[in-house]
Amino acid sequence: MLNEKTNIALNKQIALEGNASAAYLAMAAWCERQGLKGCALFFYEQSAEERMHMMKIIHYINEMDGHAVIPEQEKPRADFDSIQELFQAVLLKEKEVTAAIYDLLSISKESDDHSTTLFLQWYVAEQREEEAQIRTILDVIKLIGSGGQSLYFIDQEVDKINKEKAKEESAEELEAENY
Ligand code: OFO
Repeated sequence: MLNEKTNIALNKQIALEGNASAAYLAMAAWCERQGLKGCALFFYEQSAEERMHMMKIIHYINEMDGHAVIPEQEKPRADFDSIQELFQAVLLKEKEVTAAIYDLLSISKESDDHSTTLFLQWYVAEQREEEAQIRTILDVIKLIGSGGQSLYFIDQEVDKINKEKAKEESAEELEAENY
C-alpha cells in the first residue's frame, strides 16, 4: 500500500512524463516541418517512450493499491528558433524530470517504502542515459554548427542514433525471448 505523500508525488511524476511526451510530439512535428526526418523520428520515438514511462507509473500506483490520477496536459511549445535551441530545451526538460525522480526517491526512502525505491531505480538509469544522449547531440551541433547546410549533417547524425537505438531494442527483445 502506498502512503499518501508517495502517491501524490507519483501522480506529479505521471504529469511530468505525460507533458514530456506531448512536448516531444510537438518537437517531432516541428522537425518534420523543417525537413529534418532523422530528428523527427527521434522525437516521435522519444514521445512514445515518455508515454510508456507514464503508463508504467499508472500501473505501478494501481498495483500498489494507490490512486493514479490522469492529469490535464500542458500545451506544448510548438516553435523553436533553431535545432540547437530545441535540443537545449530538451536537456532542461530532462534535468527537471531527473530532479523530480530524485525527490521521489527521497520521499520513498524517508518512509522505508522499499518497493517504490526499487521501482524508481529503472527511472534513475533511464534519465542518466537520456541526458547523456542529448548532451552528445548538443556536442555534435556545436562541432558541426547549426547554420544552413549543417542541418543536413546534424540530421544524419541524429538518424545514426535512431538506428543504434533500434538495434539495441531488437537485441533486448531477442534476449527477452530467449530468457
Ligand atoms: Fe521519462 O524519461 Fe526522460 O523524461
